[in-house]
Amino acid sequence: MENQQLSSQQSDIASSKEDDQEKAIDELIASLPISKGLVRPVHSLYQNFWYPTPLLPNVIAFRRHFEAKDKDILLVSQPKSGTTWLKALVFSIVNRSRFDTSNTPLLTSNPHEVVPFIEHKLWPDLDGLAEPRLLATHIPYPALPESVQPSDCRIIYICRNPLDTVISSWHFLLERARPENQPEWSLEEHFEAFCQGEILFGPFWDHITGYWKESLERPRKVLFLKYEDLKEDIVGQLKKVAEFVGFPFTEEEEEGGVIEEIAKMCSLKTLKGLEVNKSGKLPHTITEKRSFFRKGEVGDWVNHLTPSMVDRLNSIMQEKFSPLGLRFKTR
Ligand code: PAP
Repeated sequence: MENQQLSSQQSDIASSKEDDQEKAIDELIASLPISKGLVRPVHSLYQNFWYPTPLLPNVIAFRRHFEAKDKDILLVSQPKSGTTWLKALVFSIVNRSRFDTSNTPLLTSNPHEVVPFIEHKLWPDLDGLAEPRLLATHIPYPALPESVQPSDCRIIYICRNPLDTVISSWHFLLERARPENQPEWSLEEHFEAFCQGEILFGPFWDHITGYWKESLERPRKVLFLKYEDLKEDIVGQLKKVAEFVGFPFTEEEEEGGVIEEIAKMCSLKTLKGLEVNKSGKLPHTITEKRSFFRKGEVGDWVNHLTPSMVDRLNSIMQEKFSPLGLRFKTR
């Protein structure tokens, strides 16, 4: 009886502590600067990066409570940099002894359902994931949980040249904005917000340089990929990824065309053509699954950006990336 009383008192204390923590997080979020533009949802500036405000409680919970396991693989990107593609590819590499192109879950689920975003996920769900846990996030490097550093978990970062990313993200916002009946978000407004850093998980520049620097210092921890390199040499890039995550392709697999099969299964053409990706929304979101698949080209910006916009992005790249030896192909 006494024990029962004690444990109910303890759980009362635990839940009142949780309530206090939630309240403190709510107060913290309410105190943050918010974005001035039309970007939906509202963004808050938390530790120098812009987060969609509704996701911040999850981001903070991830940072505080996530216990990285040595076998974890974190797929990181900024929105519209190749996230969907990377999820499909790494899932296929890591699970190729269980699934091939005839039975892969990618045939019946969108890559975002197959590899969850941590910031969209509630905590207990992560525990049920099979090892190695494949997790994705748009969270910038300085905001990753402390447990990531000392563990042996791996980070694969994908980025894309800013000229194409700004166009891809603008199309995505237009697509998402439609059902909400909100005013059109012009390219000029979006471009300005992008340059100023006021975009989902931005500033774009600082997000990239955070992971770039870490990949130079700890190449076994962070593999830094570029969308343009995957477009140019998918086989070479997949071999690199497979080795990095500890699932290298055997000679037999290489000769048997396994890498090419994975590349084909995860290509834009294949994924875009699957019924599962043609209609419907991602669970618990307003996001249409088809909005993740558009043109997938390097150089689509030539159809949208003015010469002065191109000059501006080139000069920011010159300032932010060139001193660090980071270059992008743009066509
Ligand atoms: P997310 O961060 O919101 O998940 P993300 O997948 O990074 O988006 O970006 C979508 C872009 O990747 C789109 O580019 P576009 O607007 O220039 O066309 C989309 O077409 C492209 N994309 C999606 N899947 C693939 C794929 N399998 N291969 C190549 N590009 C792809």
